[in-house]
Amino acid sequence: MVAPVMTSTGAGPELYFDGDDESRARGLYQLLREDGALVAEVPWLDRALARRLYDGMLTIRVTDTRMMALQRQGRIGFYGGAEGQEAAVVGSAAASLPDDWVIPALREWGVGHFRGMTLDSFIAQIFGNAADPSKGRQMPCHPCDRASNYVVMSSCVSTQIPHAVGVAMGMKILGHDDRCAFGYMGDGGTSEGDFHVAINFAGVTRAPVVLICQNNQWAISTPGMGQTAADTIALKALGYGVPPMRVDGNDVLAVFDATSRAAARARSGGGPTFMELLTYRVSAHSSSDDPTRYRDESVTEVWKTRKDPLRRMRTLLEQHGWLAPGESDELAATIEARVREAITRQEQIGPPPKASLFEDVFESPTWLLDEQARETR
Ligand SMILES: Cc1ncc(C[n+]2csc(CCOP(=O)(O)OP(=O)(O)O)c2C)c(N)n1
Ligand SMILES: [Mg+2]
Repeated sequence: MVAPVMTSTGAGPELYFDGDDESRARGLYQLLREDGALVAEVPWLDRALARRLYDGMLTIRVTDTRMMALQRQGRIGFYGGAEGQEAAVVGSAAASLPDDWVIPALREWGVGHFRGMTLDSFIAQIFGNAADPSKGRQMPCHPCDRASNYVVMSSCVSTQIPHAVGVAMGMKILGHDDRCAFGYMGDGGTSEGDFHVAINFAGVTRAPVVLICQNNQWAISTPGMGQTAADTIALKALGYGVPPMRVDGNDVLAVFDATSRAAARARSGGGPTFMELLTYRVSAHSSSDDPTRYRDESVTEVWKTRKDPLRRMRTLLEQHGWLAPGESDELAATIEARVREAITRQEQIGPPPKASLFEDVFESPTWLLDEQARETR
């Protein structure tokens, strides 16, 4: 069973990837230690990539904080952030290519943004205003972005997984060999029937899909200990013949490296991979939740401080001279200014026109829909 605080094995690439599938499902791949030191040499890492990953994580942290404040001020209806999970989000996003497809769960808006969804579009979708491509029909935090193949999230836990596997099966049928689908889920999602059906299909059809479980150790108030009797979530994939990887989800470099390997396997005809990214939901489940009522927040404090994914990467950047002391605060201030400007722009836009209610329901409206539209007018 997954313990609330997990220490890593600190295994570098050789130690981890030279093992068998079971050892990969029980181990924990790590490149960047909690103290910001590298476990092994990372030859592909340069300043540009490191800064891109850090900037992506910081953007999520700053934006989520603003959005939660907006919800508390009554300006938006709902929000669910990814505090503490930014490395899992950005590390996996960075391994995707523009033609890939992403089928997200609740905490992956940062993947969409990393792939090109603008802050304005994301925030329009939170307000559900006339600039919202979903025309105000989705809950906040369920964004989409057609240009970057970032599919709107279904609220029903785990339904994203059959969608992702289906998209990947479609890619295979169409001969899109150089692409893959990324399907996200939470730890709770792996207890749903959809997970088992989808991963079974992924294994049987060798679909080019990377199934990514952000194990943040909570499903609202259900802890990992109460979620499964399996020693790790990654072990579940073994029964379906899908190669697993278990990765320190607060280590953006390990997440990027492992996801890149999984995506390369999918793109080269090697089939699916299941990834468990071990992290922690530092924030409340959503703006409608109060975790102090059901969990020990002294554990949260450890993940918020010592295990914080941004702090770890910041230390590495500073030690390499890739980020000057204090520069991170300046970056955060610049991002916050951008977010505030986007909020100002989007809050001024009114709701979608009432007539849009009747659009996109059928290809050509039925007589009943026409009648309802007339009555509404
Ligand atoms: C089928 C279904 N059951 C219950 C819910 C209510 N619900 C919303 S999120 C959630 C917990 C999800 O936990 P997890 O999969 O671990 O994702 P996390 O929120 O931790 O990212 C539940 C039970 C739902 N949306 N859909
Ligand atoms: Mg969870």
